[in-house]
Amino acid sequence: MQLSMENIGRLREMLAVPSKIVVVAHTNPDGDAVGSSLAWREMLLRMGHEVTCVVPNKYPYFLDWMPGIENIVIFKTDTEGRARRAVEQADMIFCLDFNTLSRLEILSDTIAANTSARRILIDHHLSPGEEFDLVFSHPEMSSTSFLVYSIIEAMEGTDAISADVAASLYVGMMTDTGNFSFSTLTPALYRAVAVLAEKGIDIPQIHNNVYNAYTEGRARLFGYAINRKMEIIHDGQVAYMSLLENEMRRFGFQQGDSEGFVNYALTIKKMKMSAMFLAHRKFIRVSLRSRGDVDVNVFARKYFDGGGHRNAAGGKSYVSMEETIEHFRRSVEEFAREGGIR
Ligand SMILES: [Mn+2]
Repeated sequence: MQLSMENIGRLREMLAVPSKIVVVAHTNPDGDAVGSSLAWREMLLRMGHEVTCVVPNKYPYFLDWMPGIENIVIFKTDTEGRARRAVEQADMIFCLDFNTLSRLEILSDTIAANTSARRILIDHHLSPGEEFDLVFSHPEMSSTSFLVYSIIEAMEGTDAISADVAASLYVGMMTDTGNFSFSTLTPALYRAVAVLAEKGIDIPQIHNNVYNAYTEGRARLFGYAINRKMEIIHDGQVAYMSLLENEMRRFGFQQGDSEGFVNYALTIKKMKMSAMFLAHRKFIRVSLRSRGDVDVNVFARKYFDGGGHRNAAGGKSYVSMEETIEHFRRSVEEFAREGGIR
């Protein structure tokens, strides 16, 4: 789907006068959430706006190197109230890489409380919410960073992209496609990457910074999870894995350490769906991945109060790990009976 020129026109109008702007991304911000936010922030700054980037909680440590990341305010640990003040005073709130305000979790109410600010959604998840004044919703795009690239291209032209913006956008495009290995890998995406490469970004270095910067504990936790915790059901087509808090603690778990675990089961031949259950204090976070026609967005919506994309989705469970797994196994059987796993 092409960007709507009418939407670009409305966005241009909204940005015509210098404004106070908040850019917000989803809970457990990933490379795409952070990359798109930083890139959009820099573009808005250069248009003369006052910009504050806010995320609900900390991004993973392997993104610490990203240019400008120190400007992101982490709501959860923001004792000075910078995020709250910026949101209260905002004329415009850009919502990047999520589809409904509820995805902001601990930050939802604060954002929703500013009813006078215009809310602009820039996202690639299915089913955008109703709570936005302007919506750029492109589920066919592989990342929000690619969508932000497309908006910049339409509004300002690619000359406006600096090396830092290029690096940020590249991180988002790279991480949301599993280093360009899944999702919708279109010619247009590669043309965008070519433009970013022309800005002089160091692609091997970016790859190294993101994928080869884990702790020893993470490597050992990964081995433990695959060896001891992975279960395979449904005739070798579905795998799941669970981690309890004490197991994560034993390996010095940090936010972001479980990144990629859920994808790994899909390296097994004939595997169609993979699930990961990660215990948090108040609930269990469910991550789902699939191959081909198996639609985990549908599965997550139906059984785990979540959603996402066809091949990558998530949800939550508020019962114990045993009950969560039992529910998952029953759900897989029902989902398969109804034709969800072919
Ligand atoms: Mn994304």
